[in-house]
Amino acid sequence: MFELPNLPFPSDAFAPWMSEETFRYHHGKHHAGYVNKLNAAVLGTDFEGRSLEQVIATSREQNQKVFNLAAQHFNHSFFWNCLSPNGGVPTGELALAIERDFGSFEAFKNQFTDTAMTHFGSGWAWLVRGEGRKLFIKGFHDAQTPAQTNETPLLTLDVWEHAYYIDHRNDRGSYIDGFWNYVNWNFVTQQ
Ligand code: MN3
Repeated sequence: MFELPNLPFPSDAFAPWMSEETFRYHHGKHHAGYVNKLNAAVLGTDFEGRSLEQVIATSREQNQKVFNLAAQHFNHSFFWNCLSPNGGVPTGELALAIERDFGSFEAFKNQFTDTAMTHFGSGWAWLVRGEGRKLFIKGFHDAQTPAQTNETPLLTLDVWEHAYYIDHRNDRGSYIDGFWNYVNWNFVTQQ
């Protein structure tokens, strides 16, 4: 059985950028809903008992419903880990890799912000590491996820409206601006 992970921080740690009410819905209803529906959907199928990564990899072609639920479970679990009340800036090897592949941290931030801002409809902005250990930024629609690819996921921002509508209404820009104060760069570096 897949389980909803506990949030790795107190649910009031990011207010007013991301309120306790948002976590109550986004983690307690949306993410929990994906996990519960995933468990129901895999019951008695070949997917039962497999790891989340295996389910994502094998369901994409044969079972869109299972894929969407499994990928959203992965994406949300990863997203919570990308957040920290302490924030800061990247350091060490990660800072060097960002400078190498984007020119500067500011240029990286601008490109990630632009991808998140201009993404049409529901989806995710991701920083991933691909071939030759090169870092790049990609937008993924709906439940699509780098977990289904050969790329290594490093950092993500949920740009579905449910992620920001309670606290920012339609202002996706203020949601993205605030995100930069709360990135868990230690987690990103570990990936
Ligand atoms: Mn979400």
